Amino acid sequence: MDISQITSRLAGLAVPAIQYFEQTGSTNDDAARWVMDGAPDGSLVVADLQTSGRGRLSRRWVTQPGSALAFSLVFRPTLSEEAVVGLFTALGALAISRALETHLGIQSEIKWPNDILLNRKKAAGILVETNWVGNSLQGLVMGIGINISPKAIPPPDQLLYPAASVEDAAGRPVDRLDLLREVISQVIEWRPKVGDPVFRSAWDERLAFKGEWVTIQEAGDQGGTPLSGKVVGIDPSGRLVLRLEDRKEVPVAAGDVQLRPKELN
Ligand code: BT5
Repeated sequence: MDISQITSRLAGLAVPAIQYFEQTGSTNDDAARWVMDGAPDGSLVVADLQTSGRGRLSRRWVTQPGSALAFSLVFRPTLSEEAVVGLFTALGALAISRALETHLGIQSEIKWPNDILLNRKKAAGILVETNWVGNSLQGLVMGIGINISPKAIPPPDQLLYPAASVEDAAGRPVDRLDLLREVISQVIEWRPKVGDPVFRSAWDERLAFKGEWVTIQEAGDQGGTPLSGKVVGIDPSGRLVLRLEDRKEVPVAAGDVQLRPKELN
């Protein structure tokens, strides 16, 4: 993978500028710096290896060289998009899931809020971060990591949840630049629909553990009582709705919870 291969593979897509690093700390950090340096909407940072890839809540995201996709898209949200900024994680998840389906015929599930599961194992994650100056949203960075080949899967002691790769599910080699093109095309296609009913239903169709009992432990509250309930769906702002034992429906805010099937707790 190099910059000229990436550029030619993405030809025709609305990606105005690309940075490629054989090795970097985190493409989200590179993209955040680029936001401040004037990166245009739709700019892309790609790396083959990340030495300090990040997940949510200061967790690590492992990117092994030659076997994964690690990239970040820079957006300059419009005023109407600012109102639905909380749904951009869902946009990334839907784009990956649709790309896997249309390009490779693979069915995946979205584990709320930001994981893509293949056969109930995590194959991709999304980390959306926003850059503010005072009250003004300067940019939004959508970071995506996808395990392409089994070599991308970290050792089990580095995982909170079982992991998988796209090639495991496809049963054949997968060209990561073709998949990159497909995911970005899906992001571009679905971005104008973020928050629309059609977006929500496409997302909801893929929601993992629907109708199943799950337990959610709120982050920063590790000692607190976990919330258990049946997964109902997502609400218009992207919160997960759980039906508790007393049948009360409770929305859980995105970003700071862990979701596990009951049997794993
Ligand atoms: C995520 O966080 O899943 C978000 C991952 C986003 C990664 C992209 S890569 C490009 C961009 N640059 C970055 O620095 N980040 C973004 P979270 O839901 O918090 O999951 C993190 C957890 O996933 C870790 O604690 C591990 O248990 C697990 N994990 C780490 N690396 C993994 C891998 N390669 N495959 C599967 N699971 C992994």
